[in-house]
Amino acid sequence: MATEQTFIMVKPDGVQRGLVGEIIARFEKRGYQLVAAKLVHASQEHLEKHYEDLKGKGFFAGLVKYMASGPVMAMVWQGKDVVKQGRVLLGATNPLQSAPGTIRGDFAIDVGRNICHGSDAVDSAKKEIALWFGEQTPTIAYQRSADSWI
Ligand code: RTP
Repeated sequence: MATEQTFIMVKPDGVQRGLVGEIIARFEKRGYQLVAAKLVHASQEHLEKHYEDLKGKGFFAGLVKYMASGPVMAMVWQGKDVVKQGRVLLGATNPLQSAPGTIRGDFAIDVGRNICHGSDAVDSAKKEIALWFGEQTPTIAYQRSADSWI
């Protein structure tokens, strides 16, 4: 199996609404492998770094405040084309444009409360994984017996 990795995060609203298990289940059932995970209550400073590309946007301050309002579930998922397919599983950024069957399309209606985040490219995945888990990301390598069937 290819070793591409992505950074997926259940945002504070997803954690508060009890959707962590549902989101993990969707990635697992698709065939992806969870290789690192932790619950984190991130600081504003950390979140400003995570969203530094959006610094000029009008919604930036509100976004950081929302993301710092409670714990998030930070995860590294691995598997074939997981960066692109992870975004497909999440659905469009604005839930009103997310297809039913996607996570946002099934559980969200507001762009400012869209319950999950996924890296948008292999390079940004690497940067985000390093930011949230450190340069020496403690991913666990393991072989599931089902992997040869996926
Ligand atoms: P994400 O990073 O969360 O996966 O989202 P994305 O790449 O699809 O979208 P991006 O443009 O990077 O926006 C990051 C997050 O900012 C919030 N947002 N609010 N108009 C608004 O109020 C607005 N636009 C974006 C969303 O929570 C979005 O996921």
